[in-house]
Amino acid sequence: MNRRELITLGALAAALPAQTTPAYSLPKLPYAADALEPFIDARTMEIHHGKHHQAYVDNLNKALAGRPAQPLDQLLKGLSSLPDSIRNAVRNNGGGHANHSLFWQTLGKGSPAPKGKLATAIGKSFGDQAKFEAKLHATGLTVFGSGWVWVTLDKGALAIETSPNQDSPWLVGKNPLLGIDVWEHAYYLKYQNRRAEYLTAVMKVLNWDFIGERYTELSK
Ligand code: MN3
Repeated sequence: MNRRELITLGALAAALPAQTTPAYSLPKLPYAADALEPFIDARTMEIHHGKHHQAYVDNLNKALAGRPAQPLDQLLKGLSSLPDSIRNAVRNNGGGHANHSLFWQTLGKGSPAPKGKLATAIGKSFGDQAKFEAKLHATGLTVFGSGWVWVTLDKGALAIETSPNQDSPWLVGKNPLLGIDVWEHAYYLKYQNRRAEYLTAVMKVLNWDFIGERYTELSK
């Protein structure tokens, strides 16, 4: 993957020849499992990445066995063209693979706040960074059961929205700029039922350098 493909993630698996099995693989974490301590604990990272994300990859490959590999965004945008027998498995596991691949990249300890074009866009859509963060946090709390809270990009406009289960914004043709996993497996070991505390913590380790670069690439 080149730098642009890494940032947009749209090209995951694109470089692989057709009919390769398995087509999709678990991306390495871009940092050590304990890099986000004390906000996200190492044990949660190890299980979340090594077990949960790995299972989505394995089940996606199983569902797609023998079919040509294609970029994840195309796979999810084209879900309706898949046979009934595998559509739900691809929706759930392809979504799980896409969502987590993006999630790991958007975390890290870098700039504490967005800069440049992204900062301007956040100001335009939400007022200011504090209002944006308050809305992201509050919206994350509204997800009932397992799901994600997203910042999406649709024709240049930023929006905060949620999805159930592993549904990706790509299913409805929108680009995810960032997503926060609010499944209990993302926080239960350290925060138990306290999702609000987890959301506050995870928002302190958003990698605004990566997210800013992604915004620039996606808004081209
Ligand atoms: Mn998860």
